[in-house]
This record gives sequence, C-alpha cells and structure tokens, in this order.
Amino acid sequence: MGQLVDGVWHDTWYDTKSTGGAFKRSTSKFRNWITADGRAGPSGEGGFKAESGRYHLYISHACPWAHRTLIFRKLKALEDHIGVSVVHPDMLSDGWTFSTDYDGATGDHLFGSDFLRDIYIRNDPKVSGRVTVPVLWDKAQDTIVSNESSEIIRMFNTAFDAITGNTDDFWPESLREEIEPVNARIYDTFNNGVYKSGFATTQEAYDAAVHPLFETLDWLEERLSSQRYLMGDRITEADWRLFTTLIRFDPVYHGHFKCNRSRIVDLPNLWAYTRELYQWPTPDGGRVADTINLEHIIRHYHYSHDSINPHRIIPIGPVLDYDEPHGRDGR
Ligand SMILES: N[C@@H](CCC(=O)N[C@@H](CS)C(=O)NCC(=O)O)C(=O)O
Repeated sequence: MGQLVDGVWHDTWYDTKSTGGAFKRSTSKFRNWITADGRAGPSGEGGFKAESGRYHLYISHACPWAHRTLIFRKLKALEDHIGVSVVHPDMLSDGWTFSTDYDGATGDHLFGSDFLRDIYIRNDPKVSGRVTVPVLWDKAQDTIVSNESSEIIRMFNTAFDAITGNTDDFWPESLREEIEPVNARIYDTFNNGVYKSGFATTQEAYDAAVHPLFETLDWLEERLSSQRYLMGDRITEADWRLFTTLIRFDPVYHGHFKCNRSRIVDLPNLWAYTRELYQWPTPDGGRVADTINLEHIIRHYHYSHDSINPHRIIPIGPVLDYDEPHGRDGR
C-alpha cells in the first residue's frame, strides 16, 4: 500500500498521526462525466460521450466502492458495453496489482499492466495521490474519466439509456432531495464508518467512529421495519450504496474492523433487506449476487492490513444463508 508522488511510487501506510489517530479518506481526483451527448457533466471536462465498447472499468471485488459500480453496470444492462478488469485481492507494498495468481483476478485487459498505478501513470506521468479502485477509463482519449464511485453510478444510471434501452432509474428526480441526507449519513457513519473504526489508531478515534456507526444501524433497522426500501416502496441508489457495506459486515467488518456490537444477522429487518438485495433479479436474467465475490472480500481485508492482522490469519466467519427467502414482499 502506498501512493504516487510526481509519478513515483512510495510505499507508505495511511498517516493517522497528524489526525489524532483518525482515518481521513482523501477525495477523488478524476471527476469527469460520461453523458449521452458528450456535454460536460456536473464536474470536470466534456468530451465523454456514451458509446458502446469505449469505456472500461477497473475494480476490486473486495472494495465496497468499486462494488457499487459493478452492481450498476449489471442493473443497467451495461455488461456488453463496458468491459471490466479485476485486480488481485491482496493490496500490499505495490498497492493493487494485476497478478492473475488468484481465481477471479483477470489482469489488465487493456494494457497488460502489472500494477493499477500504471493506469494512473499512463493518464498522467507526473500524477500524485492514492491509487484507488474503481477507475473508469476512456479508450478513445486514453484517459481516466472518473475514480469516484458515487458519480460513476449516476453516469451509469442514465447516460447509456439510448444504447441499452434500459430506462430503470435509481436516482429519480422526485426523490433526489430526500436521498441526499440519507446518503450523507450512511456514507459518513457506515460506508466510511467501518473504515474509521477499523483504521483508528487511538481509543478516542475508534469510539468516535463506532458509536455513530451503531446508532445508524439502529436507525436503519427501525426505518426498514415500516418500509421496504430506504426511500419507501421504490429501490434507489441509496439502497445499493448501503448494500455493499451490509454484505461485507458480518464476514469482515464485525471482526476485522472491530464493529462488533452486533451483526447484521442479529437485526431482523436489515438482515432480510440484505437478502432481498442480494437476490435482486437483473435484466440479464441473473441476480445482484453474481456481482459478489466473497472470497476476494474475505481474503483482501485479512491479508492486506498488516497493522490490523499481521499474521494474515483468516477467521472461520459466520455461516450465512443469503439465499434464505427474504419475506419482504408486500411490506
Ligand atoms: N472515493 C472513492 C474511494 C475509493 C477507495 O478508497 N477505494 C479503496 C479500496 S476499498 C482503495 O482503492 N484504496 C487504496 C488506497 O487508498 O491506497 C470512491 O468511492 O470511488
């Protein structure tokens, strides 16, 4: 694990000394948008028109942020239009690599690179910053479109509709205002909250993260007792953003990141909701479950965080049946 400084790789762990033991996530650098006609989106440059076969997604199966983009690619029938390369689950001194020495790690389909950082350097030989997944790549301009998952899923939600004919909308205009604060709370205390708990290097920083995390889980458990999805009876991006952390929670975050007040399986509404989203049917006749690689998830966290699990022992984990009927119809 490390980062690039002027195009040169430096192997360093997150600095929590300057922040009183707290993990601070850095903001994503590349913020262009693919749009239906190539006009500029809410940030970045224009010139990224939706076209079949033009864009490529680099992901890790372990990563909850990258997982969002893979889910949207499937929900929006984009699998034939946007290719995917999957990194190796271990993220060690070289950061994410394209080693294919693990089932499901595909290598770099575009350039045969060894490391994910090579993609960032190809985009800008003098680049500085973290080398993160997901990365959305434009083959036409040989450049990065975006490395911000929350924006990639919004592009996928509509930009390719005329190409795929799929008009399912997970960010409906009428709900946008209501979705925002729900996303914000879930991002800060849950999606990122598990990392803040797990990467904390002082008791104070851990306490400051883990209590709000479980307050949010209690709030969600209550909310999902009277409505089927976060926004009521319609599934939206807010649900999919929540889901990728829920699915990793019991196998990884509960133990590895010390988020152990309770498990998802102990919270009946959240557990049934997680199963419903796992079983969700997709336009290709598959299910959202097809986007999940639990082996990569479990392997990545336990192998890659030296300071948390130096001996790389993989715990046996709870046995969970995500295929058990969810029983949430008609709620
Ligand atoms: N804001 C980014 C965050 C992506 C992110 O932090 N990805 C992690 C994997 S879960 C990563 O690649 N970390 C490598 C690093 O920080 O060096 C997004 O949502 O797309």
